[in-house]
Amino acid sequence: MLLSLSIALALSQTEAPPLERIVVTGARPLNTIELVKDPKAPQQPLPAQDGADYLKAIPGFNLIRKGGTSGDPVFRGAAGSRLTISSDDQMVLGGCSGRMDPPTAYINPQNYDQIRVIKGPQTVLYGPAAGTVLFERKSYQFDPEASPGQISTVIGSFGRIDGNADYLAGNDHGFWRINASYSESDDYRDGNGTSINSAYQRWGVDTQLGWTPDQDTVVLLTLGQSGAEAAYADRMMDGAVFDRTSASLRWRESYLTNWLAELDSQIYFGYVDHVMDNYSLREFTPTMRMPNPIWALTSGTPALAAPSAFRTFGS
Ligand SMILES: [Cu+2]
Repeated sequence: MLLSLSIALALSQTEAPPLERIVVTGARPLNTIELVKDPKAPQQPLPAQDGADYLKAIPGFNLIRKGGTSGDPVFRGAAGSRLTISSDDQMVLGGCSGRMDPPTAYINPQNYDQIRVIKGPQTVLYGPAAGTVLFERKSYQFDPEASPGQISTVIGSFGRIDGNADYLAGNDHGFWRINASYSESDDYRDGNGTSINSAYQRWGVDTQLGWTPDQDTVVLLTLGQSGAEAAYADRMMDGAVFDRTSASLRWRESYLTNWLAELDSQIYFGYVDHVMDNYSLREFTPTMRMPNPIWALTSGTPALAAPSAFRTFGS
């Protein structure tokens, strides 16, 4: 008994080995269901090239890879129409019936001030969904203290080049924002040295003109155009054309009366021209299901929407 006591005393006098310091960085959720992230912050392993590429790093999200250009985000097993994706309060739906271009394919996360994820069906403000992802801006008033722009680039093996530039200029009366992005990659080679049909190229330009006659009023005109082509290793056709055109006009007025906090009106248009085929981005090879060269035009139906909202004090 005495012996065991003395051993315990000896152990307590031994200095504990110094522990390795581990620094964990992450975004703290606003509350149990809402997470806000800064898309301009550095990201590992690479800056995201589309919306889904960014979301895959958030716990709860997975990604269904859609070639090199894009991915289809899945939140807790829910994807497609069960996951509402909104950018600047607009929904641009993809044009492909085979989900070659999910809505996130047309979103460049670095263009936005914040990404807000609402985990679950707790809000119906953005439509019924199992989850909501909002790519949004903190304010539509020009801030002379804020950084006017940013440039980022990625260069990798297999001819991978990504570039993104963002610039904002303005004064008290309004602002002009322009964003341009370009991304391309060649086919990659697997461990056996075999070339995999996966090359892609995409570009996009978005511009926004804002008129802010006073602190509580904003009139916004947003125009966007992008294009892409992508080869797919996992399917029998490639995406030869992905041409997106989008336009939006928005008027937001705050503190109209002593009972109306905000009036927000918007009209927007989105159109995706998509062509897929089995010969332009690959050497045509007859198969049982596709014995001949074939192409399919699955252009998205032009989406025209005019959502309006008002908010009273206390809501
Ligand atoms: Cu397609």
